[in-house]
Amino acid sequence: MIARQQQVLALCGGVGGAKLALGLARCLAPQQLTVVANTADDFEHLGLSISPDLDTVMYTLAGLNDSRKGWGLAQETWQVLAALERLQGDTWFQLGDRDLATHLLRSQLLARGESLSAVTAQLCRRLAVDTRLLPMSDDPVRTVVETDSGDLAFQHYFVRERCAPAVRGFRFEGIEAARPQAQFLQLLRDDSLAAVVICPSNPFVSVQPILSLPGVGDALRQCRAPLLAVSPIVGGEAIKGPAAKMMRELSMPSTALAVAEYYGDLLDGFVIDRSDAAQAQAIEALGIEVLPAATIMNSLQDRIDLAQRVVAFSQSPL
Ligand code: FO1
Repeated sequence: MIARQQQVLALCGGVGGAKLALGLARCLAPQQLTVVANTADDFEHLGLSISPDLDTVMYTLAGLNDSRKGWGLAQETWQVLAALERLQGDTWFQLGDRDLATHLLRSQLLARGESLSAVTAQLCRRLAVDTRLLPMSDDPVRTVVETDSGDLAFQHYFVRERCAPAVRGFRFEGIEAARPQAQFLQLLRDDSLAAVVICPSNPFVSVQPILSLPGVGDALRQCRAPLLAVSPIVGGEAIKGPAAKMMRELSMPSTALAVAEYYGDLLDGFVIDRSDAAQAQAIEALGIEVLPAATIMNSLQDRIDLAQRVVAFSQSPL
């Protein structure tokens, strides 16, 4: 394990990333872990500011998440959505009654001029989340998915169109002007940083927006801590979500090796599933250390075990 004053930074998207973030939160002290979440999935809906990945991580760390769906709150009710349907409002994006409270409060605080970081910290405090959870930026960045059916705002592609249109590319609107969250950038320069972990999130739409923020790529290359990623692809398929489908549509093989190649020279180490161990040699030939491990996280213990393996791997000579 790592020394008490050392820190780990996890970069993550929604469901898959949140599982590993929870494992890390259970095997590190609160002051040792910072989670930076993608905010390029954020959007404005029904007049509310929605931050799906921040909320997925926050609810997961609070132990309040719906573990079957992966997003939203457990024991949710849907009265508002049903009433909205009756009024012929927009119901393609499902907002539960309890979840709505989060969006209402966030929207109110943002409208008062508070930053997304301050709002997130306040929500986390009120839900007794003691891990430091940061948005990747306080400035708006919005993913646009370029598809065969034209350009789609991320949630339109993901939820409304159920990821059906074939993907041709992505762009992150606002990225050039967006500043990385200040504590995030500061941590990358901190001597106490012992590891940066890219969680098993979608490389194209969850992790790439974080890596594309001005200055983040350089800061990651310059930082002394090793950068590790956990493959979101196991046996040629994504554990959840459209990552493998996207890879095929982008004419990439849907393999852990292709994910390692995508992250390229940023990576010092790559954790792949044991079932993909045959790809280890080809990944090592890229100059990346490989750890085959059990990466499918069904139980809480799976999450903790994987987090422990990842942290121990980061401390081995990379
Ligand atoms: N995902 C869905 O597939 N359908 C939904 O209706 C939906 C609603 C939703 C509401 C709040 C929230 O925080 C997340 C929600 N998600 C929903 C998940 C979200 O769209 C995606 O998981 C992420 O954006 C991808 O990481």
